[in-house]
Amino acid sequence: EEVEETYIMVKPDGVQRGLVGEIISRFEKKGFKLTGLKLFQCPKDLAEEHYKDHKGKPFFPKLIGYITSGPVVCMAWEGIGVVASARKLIGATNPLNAEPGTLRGDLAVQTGRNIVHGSDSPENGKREIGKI
Ligand code: YYY
Ligand code: MG
Repeated sequence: EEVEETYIMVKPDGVQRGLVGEIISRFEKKGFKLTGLKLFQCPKDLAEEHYKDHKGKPFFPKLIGYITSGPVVCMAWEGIGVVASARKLIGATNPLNAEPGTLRGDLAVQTGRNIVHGSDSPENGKREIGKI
């Protein structure tokens, strides 16, 4: 088990619905360390870079429209195994498939409004934090 960093982003719907505190609280209570925090209006080019692995997929234009639709809260979290653990705390991409007890399982319904992002690997964590 290694100390890692992951990029967690509360998406515009999470900010608008007032879920920032609850999302931060989940990671704090688990025992991870908040090492960076910023309220940010993501420009289109950065949103496209962030989601570059999904470029060309049918949902890509809507995804970019969604992420740039309002302010997001960008965070860096540090801890042992934080990348995979954060993905578990967040839950499945489609909130209807996300287990109760996860953020998406408890707080969201639609894939296109799934409230929070978490890096899928330590490399992508570094890459995504580095852009902000
Ligand atoms: O990492 P995660 O957010 O759980 O899912 P990804 O497969 O990386 O997709 C990124 C993002 O794209 C997802 O959170 C919502 C959106 N999306 C979508 O709108 N429709 C899909 N069929 C798949 C993903
Ligand atoms: Mg992903």
